Amino acid sequence: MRDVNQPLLFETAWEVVNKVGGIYTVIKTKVPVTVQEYGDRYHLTGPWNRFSAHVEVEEIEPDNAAIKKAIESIRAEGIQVLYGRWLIDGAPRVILFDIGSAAHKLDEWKGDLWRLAGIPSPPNDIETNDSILLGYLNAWLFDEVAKNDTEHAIIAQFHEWQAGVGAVLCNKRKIDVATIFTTHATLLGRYLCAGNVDFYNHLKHFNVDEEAGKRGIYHRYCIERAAAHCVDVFTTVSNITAYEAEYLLKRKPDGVLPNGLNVVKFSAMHEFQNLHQVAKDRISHFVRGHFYGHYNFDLENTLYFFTAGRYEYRNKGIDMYIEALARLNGRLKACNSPMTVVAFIITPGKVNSFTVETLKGQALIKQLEDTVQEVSSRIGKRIFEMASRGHEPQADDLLTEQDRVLLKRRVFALKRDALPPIVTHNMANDHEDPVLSQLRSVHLFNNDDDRVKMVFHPEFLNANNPVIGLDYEEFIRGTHLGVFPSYYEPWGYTPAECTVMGVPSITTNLSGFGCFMEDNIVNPQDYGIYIVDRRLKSADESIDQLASFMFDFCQKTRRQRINQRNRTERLADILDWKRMGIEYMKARQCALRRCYPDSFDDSVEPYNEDDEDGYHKLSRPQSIPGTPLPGADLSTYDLAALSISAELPGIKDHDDDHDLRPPIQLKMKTPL
Ligand code: U2F
Ligand code: UDP
Ligand code: G6P
Repeated sequence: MRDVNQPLLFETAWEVVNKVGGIYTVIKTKVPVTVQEYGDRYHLTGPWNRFSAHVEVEEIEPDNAAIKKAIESIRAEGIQVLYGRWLIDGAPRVILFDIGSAAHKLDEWKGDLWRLAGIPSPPNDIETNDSILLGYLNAWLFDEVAKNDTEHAIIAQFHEWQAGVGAVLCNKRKIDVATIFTTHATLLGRYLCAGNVDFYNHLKHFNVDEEAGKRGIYHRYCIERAAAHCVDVFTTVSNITAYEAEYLLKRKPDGVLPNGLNVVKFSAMHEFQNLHQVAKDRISHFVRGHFYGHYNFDLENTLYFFTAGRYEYRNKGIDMYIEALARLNGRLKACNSPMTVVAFIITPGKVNSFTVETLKGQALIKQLEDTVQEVSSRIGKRIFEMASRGHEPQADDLLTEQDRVLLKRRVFALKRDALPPIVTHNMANDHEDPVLSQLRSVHLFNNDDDRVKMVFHPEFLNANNPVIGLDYEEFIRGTHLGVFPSYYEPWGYTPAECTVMGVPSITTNLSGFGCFMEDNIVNPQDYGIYIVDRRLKSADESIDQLASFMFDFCQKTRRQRINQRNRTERLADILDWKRMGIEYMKARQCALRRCYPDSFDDSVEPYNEDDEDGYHKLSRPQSIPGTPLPGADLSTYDLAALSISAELPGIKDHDDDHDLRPPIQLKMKTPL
């Protein structure tokens, strides 16, 4: 009988040491808590991407005898395998397979997959071929390890369909491992939503095989569906995706494993507020350059909104964002608002390079800045010289004629006839690009009287960028509001990332994150989480609601914004893997029980409990006087309602609402 108390854990995904999308963030940020629990019994497996592994993985010798022997036997067949430590927080052990070195096995394995599981694989789908190779290599490894080590229980968790073949093989070949398949989206869901389909209302009625066939993804769909059915425990990342999976993959997920983040808390609240100011100044620097010649707005009364993510125009709700911004523009103009909104769209599109205009704007503002610095240093010297001779400097003496001419030239250079561009890059398909087309159709052209200015940056950010020289994280910090009105979003890391950085955000009740917040917090809006209703409202009503959220946000005073950022940042605790990781523990526990029932005395499954009893919503932020007087009766603080954590002291806020809110902690489902 295998020991279920000291199991080996393998987690496998295409995105191990290989950044593609959100799954990489899941895997990477979760490592510290998993390593804490499993230590050297934890291994991640995936494809060997030589480019990233070269700098991120330190090769070492396997010290677990069963794993060492398994790897040796795979290597003996000519497959290249890298065993090492991934040099990230937690330094987990990784086993990476060179997919190319197994290519000679492809035809044999494709035939086998068809015979064993009835899964077809057309010849030219490279992604599927790679998934098959990865799946067979994983199954090979697990099979060998299970034969070499009969003492310990073994858990294998497979992420997303690209890792699904391994799960199918474990089942069909009866490999003695407990299996979990976690899907972070469904293939069909993503494809159907990107088209013009009323997805959620028709979810129960799609002819799944036909829909998959029509889109040329039938074979991929087969892998995904088979994986979901072949494992001991099937999970997704949110309730909304669980619902979708139930109808599209025809198995109700056993559990939901929401995505967490590694939350780094500052010891004092003001530290992240200061970082906001520093990053905001850097964004403002870009804005001055970008809007040169038309920079007629007051940066003290300017707010930075943004949306970001993969370029899935409809799924990520970029369409709704632009439409709502157009309405916001109208409303701000109509009420003569002093506020200006600079709205960014950051998503990787097909681009050639930065436009000359964009680069020129930054160059001109840099020249002006340098000239002003030179001139002010000369003025300083003159003042010093005069004062040291006993003369009182007069304003007129300070600027020489030469300085005046120089400054005038710089100011003249800032004149331009054309409006500031709405896009920073030359796009490969300017006339067909959906974002540009929509911006043009709603007339958001950065006119002087527009209160909403647009900057479409069709490339992800990085610090070496000559235009906005900020990392994405720094950029988020400098903004005021993240706007993510997604239509299809199994989880959605972007609003979660805003939250842990203390930046309020707008999400929807069709995103996993939005639903999670709605389910767990009594009034998310109070914490800077605005949730647009895209379920029960018409598109037009949802856009209006989004525009209203943004409009109301523009009415806030600086003090209110600072206060709200503090509240938002406090939510970070509930998104930490230390808490979210518990759902992973449950899934593993459940898989062990289902795979090795004889090793357990009872048959209680973690998923049998009544979830409703376990979860507890956060109540509203408490509004009570800000600074309790000495001897104040703290019983007025509704601590019980917030299920206060014993370790965290209450936090005082000196804000205009006179709020004193104890720290937030969710009551969690019963830990295992
Ligand atoms: C989900 O996000 P993902 O990023 O995992 O979404 P996928 O569509 O599954 O991303 C992987 C696919 O996207 C392709 C890649 C994969 O097929 O080939 N791709 C690409 O080709 N180039 C890119 O630059 C980026 C992706 C989900 F949608 C989110 O809501 C969740 O937050 C996330 C984590 O659970 O999983
Ligand atoms: N992101 C990034 N650089 C950018 C903008 C976004 O690295 O300039 C990242 C962001 O940090 C997030 C991911 O892209 O982790 C988007 O993940 P999300 O879960 O929102 O959507 P997905 O792409 O996984 O569907
Ligand atoms: C942070 C800084 C303050 C600054 C404020 C600006 O809180 O610590 O010094 O005044 O940001 O806030 P705003 O919402 O106007 O960018």
